[in-house]
Amino acid sequence: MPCVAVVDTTFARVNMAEEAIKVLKRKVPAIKIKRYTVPGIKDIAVAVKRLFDEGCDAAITFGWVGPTQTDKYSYLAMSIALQMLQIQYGKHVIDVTVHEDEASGEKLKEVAIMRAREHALNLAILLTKGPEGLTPLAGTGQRQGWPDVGPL
Ligand code: RDL
Ligand code: RDL
Ligand code: RDL
Repeated sequence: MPCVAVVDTTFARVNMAEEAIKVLKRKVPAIKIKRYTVPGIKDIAVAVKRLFDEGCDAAITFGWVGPTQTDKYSYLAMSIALQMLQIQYGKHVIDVTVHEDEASGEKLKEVAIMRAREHALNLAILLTKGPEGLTPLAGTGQRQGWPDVGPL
C-alpha cells in the first residue's frame, strides 16, 4: 500500500490538495495519504521530510507563489530544498506550484485546479507503473494547467 505525503499551505488561494487527493484515490484505491498543511512555501520542505521519516514513499506538494520578487525568492528557496530532499531520500517530490502572476481571477483558479489534477495523475502513473509509466508520453509537450503545446 503506497503512502503519499500531501503537503499544502494556508497561503494558497485554491485548495489544490483536495483536487489531487480525489485523483490519487480514484487511480490508486489502496493509497494511504498523509496530509500536512503549513503556513507557506518555505515551510513545505520540512513537512515532506517528516512524512518521509514516517515512511511515505513519495510526496506531492502544493505551493502558491505571490507576484513580488520577494515571493519568487521564497519559491527558489523551497525548490532547492525539495530537490535536496528528493536526492537525499531517493523519493519523488512532485512540486505543484502556481505563480500568482500566471493569470488572474477564475482563470488562475482553473490553472491551479487543472495543474493539481494533472500532476496527481502523473504521480499515480509513477506509483503504479514505475519509471517507464510516463514513457508513452515522452517528447509530447505535456503541460499542467495550461494546454499541452505538443511535439515539434
Ligand atoms: O515560515 C513562515 C514564512 O516565512 C513562510 O510561511 C513563507 O513561505 C511565507 N511566504 C513569504 O514569506 C513570502 O515572501 C510565502 C510567500 N512569499 C509566497 O509567495 N508563498 C508562500 N509563502 O506560500
Ligand atoms: O514536480 C512537478 C513539476 O514541478 C516538475 O515536473 C517541473 O520540472 C515542471 N516544470 C515547471 O514547473 C516549469 O515551470 C518544467 C518547466 N518549467 C520547464 O521549463 N521544463 C520542464 N519542466 O521540463
Ligand atoms: O507554457 C506555459 C506554462 O507552462 C509556463 O509558463 C510554465 O512555466 C508554467 N508553470 C509554472 O510556472 C510552474 O510553476 C508550469 C508548472 N509549474 C508545471 O508544473 N507545469 C506546467 N507549467 O506545465
